[in-house]
Amino acid sequence: MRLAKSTLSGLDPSVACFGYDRSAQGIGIVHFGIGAFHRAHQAWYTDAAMNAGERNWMITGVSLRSGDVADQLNPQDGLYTLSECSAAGCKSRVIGSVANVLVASREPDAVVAALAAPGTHIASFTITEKGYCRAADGSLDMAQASEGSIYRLLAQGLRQRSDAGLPGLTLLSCDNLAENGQQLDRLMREYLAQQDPALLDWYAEYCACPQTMIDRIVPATTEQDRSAVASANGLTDLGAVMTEPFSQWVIEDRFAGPRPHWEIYGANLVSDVAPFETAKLRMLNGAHSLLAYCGLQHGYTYVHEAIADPHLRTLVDQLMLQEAAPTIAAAAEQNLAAYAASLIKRFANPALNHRLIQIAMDGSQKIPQRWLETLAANRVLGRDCPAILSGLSAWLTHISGVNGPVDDPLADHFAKLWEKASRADFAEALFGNRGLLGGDWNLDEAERASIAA
Ligand code: CS2
Repeated sequence: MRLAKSTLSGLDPSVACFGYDRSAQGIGIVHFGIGAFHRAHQAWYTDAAMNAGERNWMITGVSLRSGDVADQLNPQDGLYTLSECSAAGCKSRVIGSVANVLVASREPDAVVAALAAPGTHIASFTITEKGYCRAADGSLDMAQASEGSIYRLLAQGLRQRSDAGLPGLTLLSCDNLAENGQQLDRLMREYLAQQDPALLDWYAEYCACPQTMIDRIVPATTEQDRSAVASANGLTDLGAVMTEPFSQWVIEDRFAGPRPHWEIYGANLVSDVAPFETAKLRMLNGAHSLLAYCGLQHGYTYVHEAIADPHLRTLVDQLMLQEAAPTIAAAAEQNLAAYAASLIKRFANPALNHRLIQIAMDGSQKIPQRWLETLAANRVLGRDCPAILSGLSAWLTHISGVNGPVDDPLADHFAKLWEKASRADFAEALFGNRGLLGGDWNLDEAERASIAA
């Protein structure tokens, strides 16, 4: 039997379950990119809020293109099991905060209607780095943005709200971008300036894009995970999500309207997210990418295997403590050495089976904020970054296709380049002046040579 409203009474009593009346709750949030990460993070905090008595924060999930999550969750009335796993075992809970899932490519009007509904206060996003449709110089790539992106749907939803005299929305980016809120705000303004300039003043006055730092390791769910959840639950769950016990959410307290009191359930509402976000991107995500490319090169499959390799462990320590940490202006409550130690423990979690290949995807979108900003900051201090250069070298190898098909928006570009370029030319094309990754990374000759070696 499949998990759903009507079968919940058959749920094994050892599995925790939301305790609120879902049918009495309105939708308050429209979330774009309802993959495993959102279901393990924001939807979980929001479930806790409604469980404690807050009302009308149900989530309408939106997938931009694929119907997979809609097929998993809609027949289950939006219900799914979240399992927090460690060496000690898994602790599971059925989460009730997702009401339904819309597929924007099939039903754009329903998405716009959800954004324009009076009860909606927040539109949030986990659409990954590439979902923001940025050109290499960081500006909005209008061609990409016009093809089924968030911008068109948001512009239409906001236009309807403004015409109806409704309040604006908080646009909450929960992706691993540096200054995610500011970037979304800037890109949204660029879109409106071209497509609906008359809405810009209203947008500026009534909408807000707070910055966030989001953190929870969420491997893609496997068939094996689904079978384990089915035998623990006594019900099949095609939407099951596995994660670690740890979770962190730092949010800039600057909302356009009401929000759940996520801070009561563990989120941290602050005035300045930057030090937390920079530490997370440069240390956690930086180390993750290093483990991914160097770990694959060493023949490993999972993060916990790679971090157990003494050579890779040394590289990760070097990246986090000697290269990234000195570039971060830590907040008073941050201890970067303790943070690095806690990250090592999380990477070593043997129950997660977090695949290196999952982290290796979309390197062109991730590497600037994870590694190149650290490199640039160290250059100002006159310091080298040997661990990052090793990572870049392993990435260059990865995008030659040795680990299987390259999953990256620039994959076609890379394939064409490899046809005529040596590693040295490739390093030049990527990291020379105004190279493929954009920005002014401009690595020097010795650095490029070390990457190409
Ligand atoms: C990972 C992240 O896949 C990746 O690139 O580095 O998804 C990472 O697991 C999360 O940011 C952890 O919060």
